[in-house]
Amino acid sequence: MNQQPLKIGITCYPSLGGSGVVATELGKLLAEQGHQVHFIAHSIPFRLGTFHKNIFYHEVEVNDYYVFRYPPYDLSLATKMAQVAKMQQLDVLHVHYAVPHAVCAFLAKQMVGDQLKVVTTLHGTDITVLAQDESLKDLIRLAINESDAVTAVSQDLIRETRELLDISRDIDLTYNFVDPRVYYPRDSRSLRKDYADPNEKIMMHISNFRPVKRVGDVLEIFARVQEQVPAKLLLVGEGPELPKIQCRINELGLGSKVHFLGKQDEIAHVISMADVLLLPSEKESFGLVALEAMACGVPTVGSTAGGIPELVTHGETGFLAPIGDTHSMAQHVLDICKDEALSERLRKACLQRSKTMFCNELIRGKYEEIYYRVLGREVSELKPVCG
Ligand code: GMT
Repeated sequence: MNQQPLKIGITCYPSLGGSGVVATELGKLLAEQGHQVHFIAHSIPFRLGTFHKNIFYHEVEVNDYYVFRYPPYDLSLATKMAQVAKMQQLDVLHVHYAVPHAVCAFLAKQMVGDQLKVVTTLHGTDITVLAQDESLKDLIRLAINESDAVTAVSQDLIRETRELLDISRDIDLTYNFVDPRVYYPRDSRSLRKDYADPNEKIMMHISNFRPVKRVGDVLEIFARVQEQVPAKLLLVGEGPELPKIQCRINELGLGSKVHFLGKQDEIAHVISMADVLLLPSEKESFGLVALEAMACGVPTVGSTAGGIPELVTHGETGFLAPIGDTHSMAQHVLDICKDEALSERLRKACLQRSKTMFCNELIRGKYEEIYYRVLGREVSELKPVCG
């Protein structure tokens, strides 16, 4: 690296969600580049893995003094951010997800001084759900306007942030990314045998099983597909909708054709089993799981919600239909299952697109440019090696 290494604090949700995955993977990439990365969170980010040179973890401890009905985690986080920033002389504090992280970073900056630069990355429901809540709107707007730089994971999220919060400041586009050393097509033949016969196709849905994911639509699509093509559905992840989904599977008489895999760590191995990933979401600012599938050569059939069309090119790396149009989505899945040549064309296009558009080096470079920019430092051109 020809730039001066930085000291970067990162705060994210450490135990769930795509925003935590993106923040953790970014931290690992930055550390590989020689930057010093300090995670500030209530527990170790689940994707961090074993020891990494240049990576440090600072745990937020909540003060639960007896007068507090609700121990104030947000204040403890802000205080910890300020302490770490002062002790480690952080250059940048990069927070992922506006609520409460961007607000806490704003408070930390008041304690530390303007030399600490705050970068906020908006991930999705922090805007599309929480910024619709009138009781939070002004707070989120303040945190965004007071950040030294703001990024969002799709053009659609940038648009929605501006519209919902009436914000005119610059927002940088920083798509989600995947590490090609981890996400590539794996040999899934032996794993596949546990779930499907050789003649059966595998449909997969991976999520946190919340209402925005429309898992009911996943079942509608699968019910139609399996009437014409021998198939299995693999559901990966856990969340509040699961019991309802289990009942619906029984009502549809699909019990023997659906497998629940629960939460999985080795996502690249698991996704590589699939012929198609289903993502019919109501809201999806980007859809990291569709990118992970793409990098493993698996096309997505899903909705046109949010930023999904920026990721999945209709007809090239998958197929999209309006939210709730399970009929069209099922037809697209059938087209892929019945046409080997189409399936192979999609697979190749997926591998190509994930490497060129969403390569980890490219997006890491974008974030670094933003850090140097807010610090007012010269950046010589960063040339990522992608694709
Ligand atoms: O916003 C959320 O629902 C949570 C968040 C998360 O932590 O997983 O998901 C969002 O961030 C991901 C990473 O940037 C995106 O890939 C997801 O599309 C986005 N989820 C939604 O917009 C529903």
